Amino acid sequence: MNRVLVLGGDGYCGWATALHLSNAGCDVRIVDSLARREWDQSLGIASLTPIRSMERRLDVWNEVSGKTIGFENGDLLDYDFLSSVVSDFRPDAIVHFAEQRSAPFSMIDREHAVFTQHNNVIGNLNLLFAIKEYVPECHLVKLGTMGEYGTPNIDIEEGFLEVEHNGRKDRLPFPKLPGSFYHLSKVHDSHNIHFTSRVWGLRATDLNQGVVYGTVTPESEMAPELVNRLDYDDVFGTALNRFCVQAAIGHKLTVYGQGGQTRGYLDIRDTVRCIEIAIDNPPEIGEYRVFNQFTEQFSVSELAKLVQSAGAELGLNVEIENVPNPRVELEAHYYNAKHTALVELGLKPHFLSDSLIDSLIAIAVQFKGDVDLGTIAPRVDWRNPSNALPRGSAMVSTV
Ligand code: NAD
Ligand code: USQ
Repeated sequence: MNRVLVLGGDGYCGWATALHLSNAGCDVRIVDSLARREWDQSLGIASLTPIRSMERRLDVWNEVSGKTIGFENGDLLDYDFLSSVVSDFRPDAIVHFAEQRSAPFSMIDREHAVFTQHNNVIGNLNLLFAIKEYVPECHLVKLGTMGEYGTPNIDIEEGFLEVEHNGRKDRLPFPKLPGSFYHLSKVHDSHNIHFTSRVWGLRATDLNQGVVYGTVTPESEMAPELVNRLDYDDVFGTALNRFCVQAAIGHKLTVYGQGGQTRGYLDIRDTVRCIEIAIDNPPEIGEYRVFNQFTEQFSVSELAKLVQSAGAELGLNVEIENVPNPRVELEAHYYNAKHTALVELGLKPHFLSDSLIDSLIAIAVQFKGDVDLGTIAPRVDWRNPSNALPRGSAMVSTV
């Protein structure tokens, strides 16, 4: 039985993964500071689905599955705490989700940019030191993001690029063009992990994940209290989630700019399976590998049209609006990213067309009475960082 530490296990990807690995027979322990719950409060936002306390979620999981997931409440920035958990549990694998993951959050102002990079980069660095000190053969499964690459005008490879320059050849990290201080933090993490694999011989899988959608996994369906997050606000809500909720409440879909922005997407059921596949197929000691973790690619306009036609099947009259883009990004561009490594290891993808109505729009319709209209319009402006969010945006913990 694998011992797996899931860092960030109270969050969206982490909760689904912890349940999935526990169900698959792993001995799972979650580490989370519950910071995300505080950030939500500070921004006046909330998951549309009601999220229970961590204690309640874990008790219910134990009742319905007969399995126990351990929980340590603490911050990766606290090295004494983190190293004591690692040395006590001695995990075979550590899945690291515990970061501030919103691009708009990182672009609010100086304070949020500094907080994001400090939280993410130093937390990850602390983890690398704890692994080296106590479990040097442990497999680090780190969540990166497809946004590390940005949208270059060439095909995107899985982490590395064969380069020929002035008659010499090498296999070098793929160039990075991230689009926010958040995405930059993931690039910095990747460099630190790659460095420690070279100098300390750590083994790591960097999963450059696309945008995740869907609320439901087989485990979360085992009881209502196990429900996962559905973020639809302007800071943590991703475009697809937002479009589904906007469709449910009769709000025009907020396509930013021209809508040609193309990204990789995957179902939360594929996220948890990819993590399991990575754990079951560890890299060699000293190996740093990168997998691009997504299954399909769509432009924002394509997503809006898919939601529009799926909404029509449910009797919803969905309109689309191109609103001024608060972000600085290419709105029409080439995009062709390789994503074969996980499929070669056994991933059987789910497709958006199969889950859009049941797993996304139907849930948005179920909870539409709880939607806060004040969090639909975008409030964070890439060009003008300022502390201008109308709701209190004071940081709970500042740097
Ligand atoms: P989330 O905000 O729902 O969960 C993150 C969890 O980490 C939260 O519970 C939070 O409390 C915890 N956390 C953050 N900083 C911490 C710290 N310093 N110490 C302890 N706990 C801490 O985010 P998510 O959507 O589940 O994303 C998880 C990871 O996956 C992130 O690293 C993100 O960059 C990556 N990712 C997410 C997506 C997506 O679409 N959600 C896509 C690609 C990559
Ligand atoms: N967008 C709209 N309308 C909206 C919201 C967003 O058109 O109402 C556009 C954005 O301008 C952007 C695209 O949709 O061009 C994607 O934005 P998003 O908010 O859906 O996702 P993003 O900011 O890229 O971040 C999310 C997760 C992050 C993860 C990333 C994966 O929040 O944690 O790293 O997806 S990736 O996009 O591959 O980098």
